[in-house]
Amino acid sequence: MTKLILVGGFLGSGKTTLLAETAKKLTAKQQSVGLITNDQAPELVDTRLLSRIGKGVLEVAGSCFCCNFNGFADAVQSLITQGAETIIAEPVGSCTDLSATILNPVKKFHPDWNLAPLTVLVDPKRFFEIVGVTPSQVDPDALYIMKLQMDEADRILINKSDTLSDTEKTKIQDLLKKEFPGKPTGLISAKTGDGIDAWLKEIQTAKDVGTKIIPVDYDRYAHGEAVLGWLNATASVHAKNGQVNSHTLLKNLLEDFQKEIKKSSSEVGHVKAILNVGGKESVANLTSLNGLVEVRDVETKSDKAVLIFNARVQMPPESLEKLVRNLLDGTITQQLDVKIETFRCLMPGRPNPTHRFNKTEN
Ligand SMILES: Nc1nc2c(ncn2[C@@H]2O[C@H](COP(=O)(O)OP(=O)(O)OP(=O)(O)O)[C@@H](O)[C@H]2O)c(=O)[nH]1
Ligand SMILES: [Mg+2]
Repeated sequence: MTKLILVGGFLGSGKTTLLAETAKKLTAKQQSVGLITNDQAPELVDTRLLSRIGKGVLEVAGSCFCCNFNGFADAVQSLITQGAETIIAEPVGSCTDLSATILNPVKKFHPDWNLAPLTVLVDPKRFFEIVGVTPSQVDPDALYIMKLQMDEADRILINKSDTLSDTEKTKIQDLLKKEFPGKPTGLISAKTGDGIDAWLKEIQTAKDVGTKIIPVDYDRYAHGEAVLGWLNATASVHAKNGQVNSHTLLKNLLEDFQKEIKKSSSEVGHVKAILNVGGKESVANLTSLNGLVEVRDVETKSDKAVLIFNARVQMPPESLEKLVRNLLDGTITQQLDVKIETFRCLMPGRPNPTHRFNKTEN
């Protein structure tokens, strides 16, 4: 029976990194792995990133899994038909109520799928904001979504443990025990791999799947999503004078973007970009307004490249669109000619799930 694992958690918490690392581990053990990404619009950095690992990557774009249960189920079925032994799916980061809208419907309609407990990843910085230990610039309704994600989770994993001191780890563990008594929780690092094997082993045989259906105020949930402008764009990039270094270009692009959004103190959900230079790719991420731009993977030089740019930022989509068009049109990035190929900017619509179960299935 194919194992189906859902990894939820807010924007930037590390879901794609965990999917990639887990897929690599399973593939090394000769397991056939399928991965499913999800977004409000196509042209996803995540799909591009995960496609490097193997062929079995499908994208459900246009709405969250909950609002397109059939699209999600078709993707799972298609990967099963392709021979996937384990499928790992990443719902949109601003999505919650997954136990009522995905896990329990799957238990009822697809009892032949071997569903794992719902794992929710949390960024440590956001964790302290969610539980009220540090102040937050995140909209209270977006924080409400993060709290719901943790409340409904079968497993909470605080990710990015490699960035934490021992004191911080102990503080997090104490807070988890206090705020979520009885719930299985832990710390992992999707980046270094620390804790992944233990998590994977534990969820293989666990039977407590979709155990919590929680009350959700859909007005607050809809508002928490709607405060985020959502932008997916692709562009071809030409250096006006000679060659550009891919890492420098991405760093400048995201840092220029960050400078602009700081003017309106618009908190970041996640800003991510891939630059493809002749098949070699560099990746950049920014996961909070005052965070550092992370640039990684192959560093190359060329006079032309292809850019995929995804931004989820707490600002109206019209303002986000204007800001990114200015940035890409070269008023900010002076050295480049940029031709925008695709451009979508939207505010997520009100979630309207295909199914919503009021009680858990056995
Ligand atoms: N230090 C550290 N960074 C991490 C870890 N896991 C993920 N990251 C970084 O966090 C950022 C976001 O990671 P993603 O895996 O793209 O996050 P995501 O949850 O898939 O984000 P969305 O798809 O936008 O919801 C990237 O810069 C990652 O490199 C980790 O364990 N440690
Ligand atoms: Mg992702």
